[in-house]
Amino acid sequence: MDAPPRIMGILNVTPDSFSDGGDYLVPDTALSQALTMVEEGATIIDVGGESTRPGAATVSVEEELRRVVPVIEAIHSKSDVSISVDTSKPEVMRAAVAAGADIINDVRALRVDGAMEAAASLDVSVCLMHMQGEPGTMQQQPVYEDVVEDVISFLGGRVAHCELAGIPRSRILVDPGFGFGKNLDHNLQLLKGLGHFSRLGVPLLVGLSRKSMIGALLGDAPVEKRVLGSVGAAVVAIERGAAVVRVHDVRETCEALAGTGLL
Ligand code: YH5
Repeated sequence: MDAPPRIMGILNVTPDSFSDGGDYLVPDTALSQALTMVEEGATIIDVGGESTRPGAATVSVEEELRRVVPVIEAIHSKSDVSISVDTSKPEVMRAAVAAGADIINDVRALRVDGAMEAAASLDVSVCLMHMQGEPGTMQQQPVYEDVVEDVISFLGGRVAHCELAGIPRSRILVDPGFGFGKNLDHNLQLLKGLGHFSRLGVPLLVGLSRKSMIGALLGDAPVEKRVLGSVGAAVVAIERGAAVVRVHDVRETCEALAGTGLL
């Protein structure tokens, strides 16, 4: 039997995610959110301090460190849950792993200068995500010849780069990057063709939770009305071979997976 799928709970530590953010409250609030997600069934907590939404401001290394390191330390001191750090910056990768992170989750697939070397020097897993373009402009006019084949080919190339840099395949995950330089049709083709990603021979991570694709399919539903659509999408992704789903709504996702015999 396959290993059961894993649930990665999303923990954003950007200022917009803590509306009343007096600085010292942030690690506390984030820690209790993380521990709640662990109780609900998350086996990985994904800590992110850079917003990759279109139009979001870029964040300096210092600011990103200030946001994520205390939160990772706090989670690591209270729980043995796996911790991933959602970052593209080599300095943040090093500090996050020193603070207790076990996984580097990079939406830029280690393409930033120094990131591949940093990840290779650290004894952790890496998630390589596909993105066409950069967050600020990626949704303007995404173009593919065949989105499933193009994304698989990109990810295969990044896996090969990692192996050349000394990261063993056993530490690599890949992610098609839903919503990152993809229109609705591209996202739907990727979800339909998810089974093809098994060709890459490494575990697949999928993040669909609350994304605009779900909103669009529900007739422009606002973020707070995307929970059931997101849960359904997570179930479908796992049924099509995903090993890990990255979600906001951990309790609901685990309940749906348990009730369909998938967890
Ligand atoms: C991902 O797919 N996504 S950050 C827009 C939304 C909702 C959610 C309101 N980091 C992924 O979660 N890492 C992000 O509409 C990720 N895979 C991996 N590996 C974007 C996000 C989101 C954006």
